[in-house]
Amino acid sequence: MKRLLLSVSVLLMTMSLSAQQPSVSPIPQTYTYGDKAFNNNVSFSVIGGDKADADAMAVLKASGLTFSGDGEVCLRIGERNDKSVRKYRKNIPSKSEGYYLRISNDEVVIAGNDESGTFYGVQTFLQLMSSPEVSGCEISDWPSVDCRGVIEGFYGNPWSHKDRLRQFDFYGKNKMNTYVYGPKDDPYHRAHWREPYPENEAAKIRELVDAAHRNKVQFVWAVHPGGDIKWNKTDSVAVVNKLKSMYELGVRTFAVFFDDISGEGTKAEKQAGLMNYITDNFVHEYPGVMPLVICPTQYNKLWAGGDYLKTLGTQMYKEVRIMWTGNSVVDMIDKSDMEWINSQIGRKAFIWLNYPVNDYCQSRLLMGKTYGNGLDIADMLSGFCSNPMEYSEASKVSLYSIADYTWNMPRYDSVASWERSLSFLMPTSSEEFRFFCENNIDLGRTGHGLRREGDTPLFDKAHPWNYSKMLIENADRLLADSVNNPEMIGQIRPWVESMRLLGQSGEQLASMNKALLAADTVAFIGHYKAFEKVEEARKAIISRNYKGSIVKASPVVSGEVYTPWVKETVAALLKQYKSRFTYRLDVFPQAVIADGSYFIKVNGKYLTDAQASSVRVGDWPVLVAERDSVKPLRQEWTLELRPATGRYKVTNVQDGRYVNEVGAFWKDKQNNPYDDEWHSFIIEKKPNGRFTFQCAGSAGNGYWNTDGNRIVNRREAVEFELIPTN
Ligand code: LOG
Repeated sequence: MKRLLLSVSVLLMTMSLSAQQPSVSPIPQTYTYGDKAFNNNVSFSVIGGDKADADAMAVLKASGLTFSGDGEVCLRIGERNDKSVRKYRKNIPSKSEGYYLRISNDEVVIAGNDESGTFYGVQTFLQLMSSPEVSGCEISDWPSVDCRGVIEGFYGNPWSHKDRLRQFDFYGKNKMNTYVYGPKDDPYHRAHWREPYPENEAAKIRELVDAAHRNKVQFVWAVHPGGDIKWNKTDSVAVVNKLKSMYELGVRTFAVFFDDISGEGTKAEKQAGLMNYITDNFVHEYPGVMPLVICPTQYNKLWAGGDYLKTLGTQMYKEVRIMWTGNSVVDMIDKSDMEWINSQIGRKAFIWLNYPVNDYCQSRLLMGKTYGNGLDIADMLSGFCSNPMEYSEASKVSLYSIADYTWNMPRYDSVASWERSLSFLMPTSSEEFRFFCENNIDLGRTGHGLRREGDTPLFDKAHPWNYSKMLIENADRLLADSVNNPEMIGQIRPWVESMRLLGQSGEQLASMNKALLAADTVAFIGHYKAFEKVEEARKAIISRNYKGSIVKASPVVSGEVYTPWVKETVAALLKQYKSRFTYRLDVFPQAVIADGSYFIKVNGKYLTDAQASSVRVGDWPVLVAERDSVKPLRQEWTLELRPATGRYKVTNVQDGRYVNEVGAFWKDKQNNPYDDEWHSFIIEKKPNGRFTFQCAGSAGNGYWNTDGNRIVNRREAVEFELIPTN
């Protein structure tokens, strides 16, 4: 029977491809579309509405469709055993959260395998009802992954109450059923985990839990006690009491996090013991509580060692689900990753995907495609949740795709899903929004190593001068659309404004280029000054301020493509200008020291590349009392002002290795290629004629200092002598 149904589906699918395919997202597991059934302004008479899932009915009633006793089309709705849909019982997939939806000229059937199924059937129905002409169809649908959704687990500003309410509505529409509450900077989650929420906060959580449940979302509340937990009865009881206070607010699923801690709290056997204790004394005692979830301390393979995971796997009840971020903190997940972790913990891991979270690269928004996870891992998971950005609306670009991926994994297409998300989220300015997203894809270099491809695809370095216009125009149109999309524009505004100013910088560069060609020095200087002003304004923009674990972020747009192009171009234009003209050279930044070769001395000792060899990695220059008579070039250093940063690169003349931010050599092309953002220094001249070297950009703001015979990065600066070698 099933095989017959499938082949019929395939036939009908191919037949209807030429007609306008209705778009349903997430993509249903099986569907067939036929000819037009009716216009979307028909009226419906409902059969089964009194027994069908109340949340599904509430959504249906609030949809704006017309319902009346003698409606033109009969709408049958209910769960598997309800009389209203009995006739269609054998069509309903026997899958948790599954549903059957059939639309014909005179009848609509929405039949859930369970309550959530009915709810999702209504969501699909409403998507189909959004086009003026509604096609006939037969859809049989269910999720690939049982627990699918979001984990609010980042550092920084926790989402607001309103953010969260809007999220739950979005999850309902996109068939995600799990929300894990664990913002690092909620004091009642982590720092003061023993304390119950104050009255007003508790009331808000109760409201959130209700809103989540109305959208068929499990609200999982997590406690993070590992920072200071004592492994004694008092604290075990304190954890259980806290969870009980959350039970009172309506929460029915609970998690305990042990990530990012050190010391006592990290012990596997103690953690396992606590999870078992909570299970015995609370989960199994209180009605309706679901099995626990744990985020282990070793939550990724890079940090796994010893018998920690095996201990959890063997000592902790099998019903406890274990979270896992992959081969490293920030990683996409594939089948071999799942095989490895599942074999370690003796159960199916619950994936905590650290994307699109940006708490470790806060200057960037991650608005690109969500790709890289295996399409064949659905059966190996106990859950799959994404950790998003503190920008809840902006995160929806990726979360939309997470919903797609986890609902129908084999059919997931990251490109098509991303495309659909744009018009779903920004219907009135999807083209501008697409342009914006395309300029906010890559993360740049971070400690976690994840990169995303395809940033700034429309910029052509061979014809660079018109791109600025696109930046400005798209920014202007997006800002003008804030009436329609206040939440989204409100959150991305610092980046949109930054994009606008970046375009203005580009315009000034184009004018400088023209002035140079026309040998018009006055115009060149005028535009250069205007450029400086715009750059100052751009650098002054900050996104949200926060007093918790994250302070402030300066938005960067097109950080790997157009922004570096602007830096390189201004440097190149100034260089050309200086080589030809003398008018107003004083307005340009003055070089602290001329490019060239120097001895670098401190305390009478010479900085020396003692192991000089261009293939060596991991050693460092040392301070030597004597001049090197064997290989004198080992004590000569090239100082070079880098156009991209206005800072100096320091390389050894003997073997060309550069000095990095911790005062060491790394010239490994794969792992540490030279990077201006990390490896160039601000050199400052002191009144005594000596110099300090300061890190900048991605490398913080420490200074070169000395420790024994090597240079190190410290808060206090040490002064160096720079002596030209010739
Ligand atoms: C934290 C998480 C943070 C993320 C990205 C886990 C399990 N814990 O390195 O709160 O948002 O990485 O910075 C983490 O991922 N620690």
